[in-house]
Amino acid sequence: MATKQEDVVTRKSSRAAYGAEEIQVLEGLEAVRKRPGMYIGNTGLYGLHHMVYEVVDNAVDEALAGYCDTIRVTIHPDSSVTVADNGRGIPVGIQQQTGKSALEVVMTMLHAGGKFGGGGYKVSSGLHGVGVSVVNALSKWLRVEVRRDGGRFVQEYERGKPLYEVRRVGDDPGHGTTVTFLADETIFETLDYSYETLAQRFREMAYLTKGLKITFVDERGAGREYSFYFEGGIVSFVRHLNKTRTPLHPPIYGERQVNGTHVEFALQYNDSFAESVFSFANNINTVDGGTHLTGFRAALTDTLNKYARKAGLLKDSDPNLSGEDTREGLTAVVSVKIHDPQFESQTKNKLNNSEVKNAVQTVVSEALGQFLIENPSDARKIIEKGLVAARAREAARKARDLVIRKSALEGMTLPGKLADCTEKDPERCEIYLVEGDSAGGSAKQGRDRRFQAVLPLRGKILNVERAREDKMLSNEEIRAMITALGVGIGEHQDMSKLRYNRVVIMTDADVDGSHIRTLLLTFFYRHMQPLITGGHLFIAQPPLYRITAGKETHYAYSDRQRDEILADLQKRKVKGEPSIQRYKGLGEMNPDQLWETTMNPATRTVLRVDIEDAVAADETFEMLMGDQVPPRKRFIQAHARNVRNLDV
Ligand code: 0RA
Repeated sequence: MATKQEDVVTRKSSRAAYGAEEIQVLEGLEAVRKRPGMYIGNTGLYGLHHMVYEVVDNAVDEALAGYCDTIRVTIHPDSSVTVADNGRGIPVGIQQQTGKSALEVVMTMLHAGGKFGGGGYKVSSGLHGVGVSVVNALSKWLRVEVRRDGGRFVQEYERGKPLYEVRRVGDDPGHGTTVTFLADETIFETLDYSYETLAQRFREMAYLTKGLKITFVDERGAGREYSFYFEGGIVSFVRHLNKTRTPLHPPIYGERQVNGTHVEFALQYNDSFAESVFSFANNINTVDGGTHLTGFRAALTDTLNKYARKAGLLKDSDPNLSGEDTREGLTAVVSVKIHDPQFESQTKNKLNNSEVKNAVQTVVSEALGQFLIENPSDARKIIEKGLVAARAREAARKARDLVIRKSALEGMTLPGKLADCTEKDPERCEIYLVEGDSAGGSAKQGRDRRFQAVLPLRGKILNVERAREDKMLSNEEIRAMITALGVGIGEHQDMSKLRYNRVVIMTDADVDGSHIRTLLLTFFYRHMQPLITGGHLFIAQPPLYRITAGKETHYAYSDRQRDEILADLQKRKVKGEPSIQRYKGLGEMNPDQLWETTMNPATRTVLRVDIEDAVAADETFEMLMGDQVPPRKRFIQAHARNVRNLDV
């Protein structure tokens, strides 16, 4: 999960409605420069990284088509980026309709529906060229070199405009494409690529494309180089996801093409309770699943139950294992490659192609069924895990019934310590989840009670990563949150009942505070994910320092800002020695200060939590909250200095 800084007050959806005129084929690239956000999401870090992905995706397409096995990505010291592949090379011959080299057409013409996330938008494999021209349009300069047809061909551009016609610069027996571009600093807010973000993505792509080697070179600063190559493809992926867990058996793998749908899956149970199943369609992580995931789940439940009955592990009188029972402690990757992927929305989070369900179900049933028959002792471990889950779920159901019955009896009473707001329209309401009673007290006094509710959380918040649902539901603080938010939990969760449009986590800016925040994020990630994907979850940013000098008061949210404020006071020769108060906790702020610095929508800053990379988020939570201590220690040590901005 990542957080994006934004000012909630001025926030407007970046995905405005499109008119039909904007979906038509566009000739030039002016449209892209005019509205870059429509093509690459935004002009911040996200969009900047998207530029690299666009070019790399094209190269990966060549790999998927079987023509390329090596991609090399280099960030140069001036922030220009080179992506070199050994694919077929972009065609260079003259195109009939345009009379131009196909290379120039691919690089300078926007193809239909090329807007960000739009229907005709390229996914890995499919409409080539759409992405690269967008990158070209948004680059200060770009140089492309193609090796094919026995020659080497070059063309350069400035802000998408060719500087000369495609040139043949020499003979070359090889094949491939090399693109070097410098993102336009008049369009992007920053050119500061994140090594981690890019490396994570390249690792994922390498996992999903067996045999593809992606080398990543960062020439900035001290420089580093890393190559991703996984002979085992998604089997390696599943091993990697389970590396901090204790697996119950070797990974189970299957692959086959069914009626044009290429299906691949790998799964491995571990001794935890968490479900970590990731689905991909044409290398896109479909975070909301879809037909491939439905097919996978159906096969899993069906195959395990059939086997359990046959093997006598389930008696005639026993009920079947439920879907949920079969997914406890399951780590899996399901990846499909299809020609015409249909997604539910522009964000490509959910796959819709109906034929995919049966294809996946067939492949998984066959491979899993065979594994169970050939490995009876592993099979027994898997079934027994499901049986334990079933028993625990029965206990949880009773606990949940109790919670529901209780709240029904009490007429859905809100938790006693909730200080609710007077406004009833959820759209306008927000709730602050505040650590500790004293901070809760300040928040209650400081808030605008018309639209801000406060729920103080005292005591320990349960680590849901390590607890079963029944235990979770008996936890006072978690129950208070569930009731206050109004959406319920588990199968009957209903986001339309959300009582607050914004849920803001407000904890101290110290290590304890960050721990509590991580516990809360873990709960929301595992049990209320739609709250995050719907953009409702935020993290408050209380100041670290209060600086007073003469009649002036300033707040600093970082050490750097503190220094800047002090330097500014000195420069302006403000009278009197500045006094610096370091806030150790929210409780040290009086209600007015808390309102002004952290709660007033007109002056505060909040971070929106989103699941930019669900795989990374899953790993982070498992690592931070799971059982195995060493990786966690390593992570906390590595991040000890910026634990305040822990990016989970
Ligand atoms: C259009 C058509 C073909 C390949 C490509 C574009 C292509 C684009 C990029 C971008 C980076 N690397 C790339 N490699 C290939 C098909 C070529 C053919 O049919 O020979």
